[in-house]
Amino acid sequence: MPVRIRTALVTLVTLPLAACEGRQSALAPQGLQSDQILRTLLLFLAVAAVVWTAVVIALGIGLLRRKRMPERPLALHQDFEKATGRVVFALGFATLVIVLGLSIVSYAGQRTVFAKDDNALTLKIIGHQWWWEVRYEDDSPDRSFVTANEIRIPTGKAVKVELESADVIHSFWVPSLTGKMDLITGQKNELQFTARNAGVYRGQCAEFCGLQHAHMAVAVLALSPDEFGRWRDHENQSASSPTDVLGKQGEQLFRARGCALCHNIRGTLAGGQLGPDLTHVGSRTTVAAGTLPLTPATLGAWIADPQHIKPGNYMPRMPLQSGELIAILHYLEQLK
Ligand code: HEC
Ligand SMILES: [Cu+2]
Repeated sequence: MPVRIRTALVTLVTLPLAACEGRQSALAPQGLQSDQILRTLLLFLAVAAVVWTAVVIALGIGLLRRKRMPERPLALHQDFEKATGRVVFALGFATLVIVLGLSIVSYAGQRTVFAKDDNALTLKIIGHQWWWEVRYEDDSPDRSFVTANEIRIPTGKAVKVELESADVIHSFWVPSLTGKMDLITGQKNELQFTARNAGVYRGQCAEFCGLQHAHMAVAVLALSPDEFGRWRDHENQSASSPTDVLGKQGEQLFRARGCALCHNIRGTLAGGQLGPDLTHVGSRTTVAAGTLPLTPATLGAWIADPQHIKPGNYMPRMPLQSGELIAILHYLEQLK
């Protein structure tokens, strides 16, 4: 089979499959807000489909019943003019009713989508080229911590995210949970959502923000409230100190080879603020903002040459000997 046809066939077959992916789809809602957005969408779609069908049928009838050109085409016929006037008036009125009706439905839906719950769990998300800083803030500072590229939330509870940017405009969009909202420097935007069911929902930066915009994903893990509480207590703790020789060597090299200039690991001397917080990096699900799943191999490949995996990103390639790489990798993997 010629390559071109084969490519076309493969594309055709996989397109519907891509649409089935429920983890990042506004058509597979898992949150109170996305439910409402889908209901509104379906209603608009149904009304538009009915109107479109009616117009096409009317056009078809007109086409089939057309008459020959009369002798004096500009002459007025009283009866015909009256009938036409009535039809135009009725259709104009129907348009007004439909547009008003849809506007009311749309505004009413915003009461759910933009609802504010004072008891919401509050997170701050700061967009960076090309990763997400996630801050869990509590009234007492010893219960506040920072993580990256992954958000864990309890099911059934409203979550409020405060959105800011450290550089350019980004946009936070987790279609299964709610609509999108921009992250803008110097402005605080807010978004609230409630996840109905436990699961992993993928989000994606939805505003072109530079070279690696496409590799700026975020994972939202909705956990049962108990599980979330346990995770939060654990995440709140500082990094555990390595107990074995290789791990200790890795911790030293993390500072000696410059990683600590950009990365923070709570409870150690590494306090850099330029890159993602790595205190519990070993328990994350992905590397480099959803670019790769987190495994020892992908983590090692990232540290060895981040510019190969995500060209142009702001982590430089650090010259490391293979022994050093193994020690650092071993250390980071332990940071669960
Ligand atoms: C100049 C600052 C800088 C230095 C030095 C640096 N990094 Fe990074 N690092 C970054 C940035 C920025 C990112 C985010 C890249 C992205 O996803 O776009 C990152 C991402 C990472 C990640 C992925 C984190 C995640 O949640 O996906 C790991 C792991 C990491 N760095 C480890 C290291 C190690 C180990 C070293 C030392 C060998 C190091 N970094 C040196 C800036 C730096
Ligand atoms: Cu972005």
